[in-house]
Parts: sequence; C-alpha cells; structure tokens
Amino acid sequence: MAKYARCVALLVASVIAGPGAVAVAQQALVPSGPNKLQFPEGYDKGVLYATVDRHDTKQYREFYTSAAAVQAAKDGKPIPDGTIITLAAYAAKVDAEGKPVKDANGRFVKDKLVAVNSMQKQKGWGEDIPAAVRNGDWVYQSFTPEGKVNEKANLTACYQCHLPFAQEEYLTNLPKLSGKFPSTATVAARSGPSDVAISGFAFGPGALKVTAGQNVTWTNADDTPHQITLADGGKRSGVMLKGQSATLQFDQAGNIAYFCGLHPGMKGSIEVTAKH
Ligand code: HEC
Ligand SMILES: [Cu+2]
Repeated sequence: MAKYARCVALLVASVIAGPGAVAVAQQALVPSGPNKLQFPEGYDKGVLYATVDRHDTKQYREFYTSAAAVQAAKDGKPIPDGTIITLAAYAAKVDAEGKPVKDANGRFVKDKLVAVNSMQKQKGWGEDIPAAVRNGDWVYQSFTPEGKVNEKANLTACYQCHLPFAQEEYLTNLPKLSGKFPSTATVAARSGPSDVAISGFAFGPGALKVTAGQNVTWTNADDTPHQITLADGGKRSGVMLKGQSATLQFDQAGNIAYFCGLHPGMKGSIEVTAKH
C-alpha cells in the first residue's frame, strides 16, 4: 500500500514538473545496499584533516584520509587511485536545553558516533554509475557505527550533492585537504541593505526585503561551503567556500524562498517589492 501511494505521488509530480527533473530527484539511480566500497577498517588511524560543526543537524564531523592523498592535494596532483575519504559523523553533546555544548575553542564536543560515510576513487569504478550523476571514478557508501552497510542510505543523493564540486575532485573541501584552507581567518561581515551573511549554518537576516531589479549578495563566514538554491525553479548560485560571495538578481516582485543546496535544512527568504 505504502509503495503504491509513493508511485502515485511520483506520477503526479512528474506530470507537473516534466519527466526530466523528477527522474533525477526521485528515482534511485544508484541502488542502496552493498557495493564495491568496503568498510574502511581503521580509517581513524589515517590523517584527520578537518572537522566540521554542523549547527543544522547538531553533529560534529571528522574527515579522514591517507597521508598520500593529503600530499597529492598539497602538490596540486590528482588524488591517487584507491584513496578512501571517510566522514565520521557524531552527535554533538547537548546541554539540558538541547543546545550543543562548546569546548574552550568554541567548537562542538563529540558524543556518540552515528554514521560513517565514505567515498573511494578507483580506476573504472565510475563506469557503473549513471552518467547523469557520475562523479568521475568515485563510489560512495554509508555505514552504520558498527561498520555495516546502511541499506536505507540514499546513495543517489551522495552523487548529486557532490557533483557541483567536479572541478575539485568531487570534494566539498579540497582546499582543506591540502592544508590551504584559511580556517582560522575571520570573514568581515558585510551589512549593506542587500547583503545576507551566512554564519553558524544560518542566514542573517533570514528574511530580507529588496526592490525588484536589485541584487542580493550572500557571503559565507563558515568553514563549510554553502550554496543558495531557490525553492521555486531550483536556480542555484555557485558553491561558496569560506570568505566567498554569490550574487543573484531578483527582477520580479514576489516572495522568494530559498535554502542551502548542501544543507537543505538552512532556509531563508527574500521579499521582492515592485519598483515605484
Ligand atoms: C545535501 C548534500 C550532501 C549529500 C546528500 C551528501 N553529502 Fe557528503 N558532503 C556534503 C557537504 C556539504 C560536505 C562537507 C562537510 C559537511 O558540511 O558536513 C560533505 C562531505 C563529505 C565527505 C568528506 C569529503 C568531502 O567531500 O569534503 C565524504 C566522504 C562524504 N561527504 C560522503 C558522502 C556520502 C557517502 C554520502 C551519501 C550517503 C554523502 N556524502 C551525501 C554534502 C552532501
Ligand atoms: Cu549550507
């Protein structure tokens, strides 16, 4: 029954949006379940090259890979064949009110491991992946904290979300891997009438008013990349690394809802009023 209901919903959606758009978003182009990527035993003995505080999901994340991959990134060379990059996602410790506890450096504190997500590059592995979502020769897998394949993981989404990073080996933070990322630098806040700051996984202001024809500029102050995606039509800005900005122009009056393409829980809106 549940399955039937989903089919109907999919059919309705495809009639409204046209077949192309929906096929990518709804169908599992890459099936869940075991694949070539085996659980990376001992991943945490590798190089811990970055950590991320996820304010949106209250997680603390660690990124691991091999010394050879870090060296290649530093030398500006392709990431070597066979490289595995692993993201260990932990629940952040929270206080009595459910707010993440911070350490002396203002960073999240890790609690329980909740998931181990890996990507591995191996010559020819990308050939099995549908061209629409292929990430070169990278393959993705999601594991439970016990190291079992997470059969429910939406693997298609892994490929879709990392695809915009094609110029950077499909990594969301190649600069961090090479140690070139200015992670301690602070980003000057811009606060013009059409500026939105992105900080702590939130848009400030969350609701902005502009006049038709005006540009809106977002500037990312977080260590993590963000990307503006308009809810209606799906128009996307470029991916912004720390300190980078993106500008979109709004010509028509209306209320524009948007979210982050990389962290869909981050939401904001622009109220565009007609010119007088
Ligand atoms: C909604 C977009 C999105 C989806 C879906 C997604 N990722 Fe990512 N991934 C990111 C972002 C953004 C980062 C940077 C760290 C962060 O913000 O947590 C990242 C980082 C990573 C990293 C560390 C290397 C890097 O690119 O920086 C790995 C490994 C990874 N993801 C694997 C996966 C796997 C496996 C899946 C599917 C089970 C997946 N990702 C699904 C957005 C996504
Ligand atoms: Cu984001």
